[in-house]
Amino acid sequence: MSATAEKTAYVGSPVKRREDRTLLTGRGTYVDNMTPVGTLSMVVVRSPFAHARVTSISLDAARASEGVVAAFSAADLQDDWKAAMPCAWPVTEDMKNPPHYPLTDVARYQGDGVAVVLAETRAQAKDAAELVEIDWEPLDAVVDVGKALEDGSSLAQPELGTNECYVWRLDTDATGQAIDDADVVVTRRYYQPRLIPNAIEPRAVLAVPGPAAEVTLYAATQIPHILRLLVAATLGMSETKLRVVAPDVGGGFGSKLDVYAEDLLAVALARRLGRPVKWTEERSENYVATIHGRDFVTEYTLAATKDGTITHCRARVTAAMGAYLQLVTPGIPLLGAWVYAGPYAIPNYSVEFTGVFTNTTPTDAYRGAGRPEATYVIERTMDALADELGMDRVELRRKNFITEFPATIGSGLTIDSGDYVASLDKLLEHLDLDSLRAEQTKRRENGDSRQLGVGFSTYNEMCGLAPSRILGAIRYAAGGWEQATIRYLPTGSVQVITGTSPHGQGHETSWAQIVADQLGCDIDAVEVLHGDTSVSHAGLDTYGSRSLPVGGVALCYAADKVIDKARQIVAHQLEVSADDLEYAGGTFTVKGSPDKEMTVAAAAWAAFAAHDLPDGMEPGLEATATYDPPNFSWPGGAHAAVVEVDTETGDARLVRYVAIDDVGTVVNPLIVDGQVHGGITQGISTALYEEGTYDENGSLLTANLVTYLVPSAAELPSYELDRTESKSPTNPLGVKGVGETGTIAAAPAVINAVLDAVSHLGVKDIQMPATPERVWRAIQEAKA
Ligand code: MCN
Repeated sequence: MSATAEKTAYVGSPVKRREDRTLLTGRGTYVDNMTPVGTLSMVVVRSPFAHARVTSISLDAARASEGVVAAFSAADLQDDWKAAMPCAWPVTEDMKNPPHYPLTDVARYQGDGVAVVLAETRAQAKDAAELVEIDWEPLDAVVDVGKALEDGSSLAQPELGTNECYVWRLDTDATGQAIDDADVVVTRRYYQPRLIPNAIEPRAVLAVPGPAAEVTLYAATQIPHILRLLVAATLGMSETKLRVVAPDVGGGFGSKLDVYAEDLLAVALARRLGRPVKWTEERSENYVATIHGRDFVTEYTLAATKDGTITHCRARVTAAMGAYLQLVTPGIPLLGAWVYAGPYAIPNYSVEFTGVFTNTTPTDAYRGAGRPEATYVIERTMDALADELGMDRVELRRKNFITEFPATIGSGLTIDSGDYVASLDKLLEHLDLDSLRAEQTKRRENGDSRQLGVGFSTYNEMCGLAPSRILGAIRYAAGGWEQATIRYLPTGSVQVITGTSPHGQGHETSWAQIVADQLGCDIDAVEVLHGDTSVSHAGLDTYGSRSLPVGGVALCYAADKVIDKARQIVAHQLEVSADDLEYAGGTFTVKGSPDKEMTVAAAAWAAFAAHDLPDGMEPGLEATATYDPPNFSWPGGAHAAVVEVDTETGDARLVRYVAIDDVGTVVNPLIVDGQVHGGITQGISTALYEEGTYDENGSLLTANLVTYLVPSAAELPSYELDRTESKSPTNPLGVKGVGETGTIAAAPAVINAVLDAVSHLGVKDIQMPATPERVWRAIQEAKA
């Protein structure tokens, strides 16, 4: 257990983010700000077709164009790749993983790269790219995930002979009772649309070759360590010859948790040409060339006894992979596979996932990744079941909550802690449901055109990716560990080196809070270094709300080691036994002689000077710890949305949003609120605005910020946030992750509210996003 300092001045305090001064005053350093002398601009020539063969390609005109240094087709570079692009999550033994290379001569989705042009300037490279002459043979495309497995469907990867990528199942049958024998069985089918991540900073890479065949890759990435490993492996380079630096990164939301064609092209071409190579994605490229999220069809069933005790849950999920498997594409649906019972005690559990290929941009991790998809179908079906049973929707949830922890759930995992009842109670305190229902009744009776609706979503989440061994039936390439180093410098400042790689989450601030408390030093004395593989040698980076529950905890264990060594030094210098020392807030005192004391800072100086250390002790006060979590992190909570729906136009407006989250100990309440705000906004946006759509040929119809709606502050109310706190017993800080909670909870709360507003008109279902047209049509159909 950690020797957590008694003094906790910083953990729990709303310390302002130290990152913000630089970022908000425009002094951040992003990849595109860096242009070493001699940098070449790279432009990728992309397929306009969703499925087409290149029958001939001529780069002559492009190569002759002003400023162009080189241009390559897929065939020109084929020998540069020692392996295909990596997919690190083979979810089944027989999963199909079609060959995937940075450039291709058979495009499988609109935006698939077929050539690259490198020129002295970006404008020259873009002009030349337009001179690449290509003859295409268009092939039949499959686009609709719901139809891809139908007989006679076109094939995204004809060589496979099927669009099926894998089928993965998990069944438990705790009571032996068949689902259809239950008193009440409710089955609903949902489509969760394709979402397109829009980080403020698009992707960017800059590969700078060095004199000894080494390359430094600056990348707008969430995963510098994993990127180094996989780029080196794919190119057959020694890892020691590749340094990856993630400078300031302007958001990712999962989309920068990947190894992309451009990463590999930049490094390969920098080595080949001996010059720095830079590529910065344009917003329109972001829409086709960066991974998408969701695109799920789910049939979900809940079965219950007449009194509302839920006995079974069953999910049948068809999930779009897109045209190829990116880094963790096949595993994304499975990230939700263990939580299709939500926070409810449901003994019989059955899920089946079918991954299918379509001629669309590959899908992969997008905030929540698998868990929003699960929560959405559970929470929508909870409302449907309550209606079927004639029960209050809130009471059905309360009746079925897991109440005792640790709890081994139907899917087999163990939830370490939680208090779902407390979150719901607090939500109801904030909400004043009676007044809302009274207002709703009044508006219904008056036949107002603006009807009121209240929707609930009570949720839990498994985050902080634990080692795959605890899931048994599933394998992924890397474990869930994280590494941290703390270096107490002789002058009293402290250097922290973390394997996590923030891109908006404020680790520099919250890691400094944790370390300053542990070591009893001033927060300003702590410097946090990250995102450079030559500084932070080992780590597994940032995604899956893992950084605090894994990386932050590694810091605690590193601090323990520093304190242990300091204890030996202090005992030696004060000539007492180490057991006679008490530690608090950075100072050791001798039991019974409180005037005899020495600080960790003084021990750091002594460790550096090394004149008077215990026999055999190495100089320096520094320690590294690697923490491998024994379990996932299990946040949870209760959210409610209040909407007004204009029944004449179908316009749904959010008027209130109340969120109660339990993320264990809160390290920084300002950062946690910020994370919850951002997450909720993405969930609301899923419910009301965002939808990536293709035409039947696989041409993306929502290919820019005009046609793909990302909301602004003007569409959204201020959120009402509060918390409950059940500390995680699996780590010394008691923390759980928060980065995805809002996104997981929000979409079903909003749709449930929209449906509640128009349920008296007979409307039972509206597909996300609940656009005015969809809501209006649902009302007209119900009336008819
Ligand atoms: N935190 C805290 N107390 C807690 C939990 C978290 O103070 N009990 C703080 C942490 O110290 C950290 C932040 O909240 O500063 C987020 O911590 P954590 O939940 O561990 O999540 P990660 O840092 O691992 O971030 C990943 C998560 C994910 S998966 C996505 S997607 C996401 C997100 O974070 N993408 C983001 N938040 C984002 N925020 C921004 N600005 N940009 C993105 O791309």
